[in-house]
Amino acid sequence: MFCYQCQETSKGTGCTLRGVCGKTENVANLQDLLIFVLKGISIYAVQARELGIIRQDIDKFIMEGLFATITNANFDKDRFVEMVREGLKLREELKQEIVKAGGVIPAQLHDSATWTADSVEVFEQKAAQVGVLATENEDIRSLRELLTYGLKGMAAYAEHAFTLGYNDPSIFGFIVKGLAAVTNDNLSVDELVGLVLEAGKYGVDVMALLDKANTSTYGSPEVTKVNIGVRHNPGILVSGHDLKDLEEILIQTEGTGIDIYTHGEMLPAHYYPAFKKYAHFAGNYGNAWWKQDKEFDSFNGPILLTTNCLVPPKDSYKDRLFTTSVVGYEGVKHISAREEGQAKDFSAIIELAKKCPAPTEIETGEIVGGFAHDQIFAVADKIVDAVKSGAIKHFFVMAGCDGRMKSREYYADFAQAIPQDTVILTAGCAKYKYNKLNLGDIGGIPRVIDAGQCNDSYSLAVTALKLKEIFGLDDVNELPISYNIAWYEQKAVIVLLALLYLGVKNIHLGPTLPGFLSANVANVLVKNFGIAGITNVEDDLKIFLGE
Ligand code: FSO
Ligand code: SF4
Repeated sequence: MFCYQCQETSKGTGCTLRGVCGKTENVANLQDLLIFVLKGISIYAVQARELGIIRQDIDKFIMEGLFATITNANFDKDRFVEMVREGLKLREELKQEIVKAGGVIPAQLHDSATWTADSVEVFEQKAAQVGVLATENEDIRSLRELLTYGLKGMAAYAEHAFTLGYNDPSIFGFIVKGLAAVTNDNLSVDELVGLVLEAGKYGVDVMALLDKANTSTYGSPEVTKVNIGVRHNPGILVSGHDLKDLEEILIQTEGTGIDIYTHGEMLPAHYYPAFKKYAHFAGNYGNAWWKQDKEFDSFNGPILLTTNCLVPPKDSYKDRLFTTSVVGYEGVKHISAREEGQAKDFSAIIELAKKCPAPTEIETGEIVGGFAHDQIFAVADKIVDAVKSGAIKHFFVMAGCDGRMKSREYYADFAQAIPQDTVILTAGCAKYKYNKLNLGDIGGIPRVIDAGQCNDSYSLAVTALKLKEIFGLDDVNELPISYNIAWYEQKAVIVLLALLYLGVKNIHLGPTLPGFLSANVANVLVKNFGIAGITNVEDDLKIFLGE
């Protein structure tokens, strides 16, 4: 195996024996094979689109396949074998449709468009040959993977929007164009760079689409205090990013005496008006994804993982753990997909919850969030006045992810070290490094402004663009805003590309730069966009504040 798609990759260069995330060699290789098959389907999908053929089931399959290979989403070998089989079948169907519509299949096609097999043994042999290292040139490999990881992130956000009934065919059009492009040996470095930057445009589009899906369905997030203690009833803990799953669990548990808690990236669900009506929506339990091995233990009740980040479970709570959608783990119960027009059946989780003790309290108090763009615009006057009067001197966008590495303590230290007249704008699970530090407020404006999930980083970009307009500036980089972003997995890659597309410069990325950036590709990002890493709090602060 060779995988270097996340920040925690072994030695910063690549996991080769087993993933730091817990992914086995076998699963890693089968994920590579699935990506290979998706590339083959995409080659036909590009041609099919030229003939006006769009198969939504195939777009959906590609989207879910990409999402399933994101870090900490799916560790279940059988699921990947199934998806490879299904993918090969869909690929042939699409090919036949092209022929039927009068299209001519080119004589020379990439191996991914023609290779086929049925047995697991042959899958495994092939899987070992089609991974990241199959591309020999380091820079081409780096650009191909950067694009592929961006597409994975894009697919994840597209999936959330799709689940709520929002779909933009042009996003799928770009996903297949990008996947087909990474099989094309004739593309130059410049052309690949062009595609990477184009991915940023679709990154903005997909996050805008998801924002619309979320806010149209559940209302615009409102500033909200969320309880982080516990009640005395049995509970169900919902983790991941999927709001529809949460909604259905809330409906199905009404009046059962079970309380619903959020974990990790589900915390921002509390900010949506639609969920506030549920009296049994009790609060948020715990912290970011990587602490789940302890927090799931003490929660005492069932836990549902609706998306990543899943950590390989301990036996002590494995039988209380459930996965759904693209998430999976061998031996962990899986809640099946929705039947057309129906809700998922969460009865197995609900029945188990009834038999479990209430959660053990691990902390008490409240945290505040819900500053998506609408709420910020509502207090825009106040913010603008505070900037004009000098009460707020600077903003730090500290969106992104949290993770296990000790080096991430930098972000908690940074949040505490920034001057009192500065404000943090955050989104994603990165916030858990400082959202309980009680950093206070400036004239009623909290010093940690939480917009929501990682996809709500879009909201922060919208806010920056709005401030640029209000202050009558030509360039978003003239605002007193610095970007000190923590990344972990591939959704952060698309968020980064989206920010670059919006013209944001000088983003600092940490705790380490991606292992998949070759020296030359990293140089392109440094030269054109001022991308930098982090050093230490003191020196970085001087750079950010121009001292
Ligand atoms: Fe965190 Fe995990 Fe939301 Fe990521 S829970 S790390 S960028 O999946 O998606 O922020
Ligand atoms: Fe390693 Fe990250 Fe890949 Fe897991 S996802 S195998 S930790 S690089």
